[in-house]
Amino acid sequence: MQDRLNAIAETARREIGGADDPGRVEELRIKYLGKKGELSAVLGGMGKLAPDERRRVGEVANRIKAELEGLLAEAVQRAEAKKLEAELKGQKVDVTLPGRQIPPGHRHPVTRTMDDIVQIFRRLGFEIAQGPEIEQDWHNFEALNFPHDHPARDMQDTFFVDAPWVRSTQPVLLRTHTSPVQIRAMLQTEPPVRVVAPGRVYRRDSDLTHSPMFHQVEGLLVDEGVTFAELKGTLDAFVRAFFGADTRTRFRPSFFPFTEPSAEVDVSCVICAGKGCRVCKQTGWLEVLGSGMVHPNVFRSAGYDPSKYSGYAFGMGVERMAMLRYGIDDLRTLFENDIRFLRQF
Ligand code: 2NL
Repeated sequence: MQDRLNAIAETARREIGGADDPGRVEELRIKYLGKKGELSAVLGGMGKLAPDERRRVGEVANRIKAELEGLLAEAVQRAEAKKLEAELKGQKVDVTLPGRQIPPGHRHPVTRTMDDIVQIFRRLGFEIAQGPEIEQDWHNFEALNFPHDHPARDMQDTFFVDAPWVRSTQPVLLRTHTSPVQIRAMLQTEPPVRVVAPGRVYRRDSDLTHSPMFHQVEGLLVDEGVTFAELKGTLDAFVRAFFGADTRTRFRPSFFPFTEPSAEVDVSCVICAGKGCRVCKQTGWLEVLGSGMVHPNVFRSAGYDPSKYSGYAFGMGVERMAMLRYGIDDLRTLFENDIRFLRQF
């Protein structure tokens, strides 16, 4: 019986060693190791053997079985390698083919406009200041000389935050402008101060021309002997850098609690060059900035002596600047995040 097993092993080694095709390898596995295979056929007669002999034959059979299993595993690997080789050979790879295009993205037009505005003021010597979007009443209103009954302090206009984890004895709110950033800048340093504060602000307002979240850039300059003439010169330079060198400015008296005197800044219409059109409502002018000389009470809040220092401040809405620059007439398109629209800019 051992001789027959050895003879089977001998043939099996030769056959399996030469096999390199998946179907053929499976055939051989069934032929030698299958339930009705050659090894089983021989071992089926083991019952008749003496116990001693049965044990020896068993050992030989197990050794051969293990050996053939190993050889079959190698044959499977060989077969798979051969198949892959054939597949690769049949495939013509054109290494000169251009790579797949990954379309480059870009900043949102509002982000880009805000970055550009800030860059212009950086060139004029301003530094960037940042602060929290969740603010306290004092930084957002009180320090800015808002009277206690000012409508902006109303729940109708401001998002108040119910956040028990913010330990504050005063109302907590989403900043309604970036002015609190400049208050914080003044609290941190002594004059001269030259900062621009870009960022998100929040107001309870939502219609065709108002979004509850929008962007502002505000600026503040404080030093000894700063005059309104410097405010005019700086904003004029900014407007011409942003809208083009032909753009003219016009300052109209206005009112803000935190500046005195205050002025609205108009620019000659960037659509019709001042001739009068639908965008400027036939006036030739567009209102783009608010500005003024910092109110003495604001200096007192910041710990600055108003008899020693003076300064100017200004603020603008970034969405409006972006719409004028790109000729967008619907504010909502900036917030819908439709990539087919945004990719045009
Ligand atoms: C506008 C008007 C303005 C300011 C913002 C300011 C900040 C401090 C002190 C004084 Cl800390 N003023 N900011 C001043 C005038 C106008 O913004 O129409 N914004 C969209």
